[in-house]
Amino acid sequence: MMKKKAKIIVLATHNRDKIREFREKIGNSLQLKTLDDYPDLPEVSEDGNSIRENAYLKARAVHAFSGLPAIADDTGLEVDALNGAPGIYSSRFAGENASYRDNVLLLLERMNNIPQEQRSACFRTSIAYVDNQESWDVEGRVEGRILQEAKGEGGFGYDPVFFYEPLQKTFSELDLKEKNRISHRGKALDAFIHTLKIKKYL
Ligand code: ITT
Repeated sequence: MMKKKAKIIVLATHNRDKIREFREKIGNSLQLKTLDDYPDLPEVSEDGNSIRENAYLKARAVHAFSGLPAIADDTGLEVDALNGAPGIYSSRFAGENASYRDNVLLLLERMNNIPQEQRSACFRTSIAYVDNQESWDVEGRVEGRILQEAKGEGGFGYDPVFFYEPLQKTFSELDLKEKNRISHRGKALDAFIHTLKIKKYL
């Protein structure tokens, strides 16, 4: 029997850290292209009111440009004591071209006076899928607590200050596989893969 050819999907991101996590989870079951394969794609403005809307904005734009099925990940960190901030502004919390470090430092500064028991937060990821016949989305979420200082070397973004109680570690102290098993993105990817299987795309 001929082996089924892996479906090609474009992952609508420039973020190398996200790409690494997607590849670890998806393996060879899909042929994953990224925006590195489409250097001429015009900038997509992420001006939706939710991570779900922003994921659709990116996936739709990349599907329209490439003609291929496209997926996008939009992620936000929601801190309870900050009324859900930085949320959809997570990547530009400290300004338009802020680095991961700038964002983490601003977060710690804003939470300076907040006691331990009020530092709960969650990461939320929306993954949107768009092709020429359908569009759908899945979500993943994980709860944790924001530490007073960074800990660990791995991961990216807010991982060094995101403490995950069940493992008593920050996300930066987990390796790629461990993080993917329990994280917001890992769970969203599990739901995404599950949906692809139901639709017999995998
Ligand atoms: P694309 O839009 O190109 O996908 P981005 O970095 O702008 O890349 P988002 O709009 O989803 O991605 O921004 C989310 C920000 O939240 C991101 O810049 C990181 O600072 C942070 N972030 C996302 N995923 C994270 C994770 O798994 N762990 C820690 N921080 C994360």
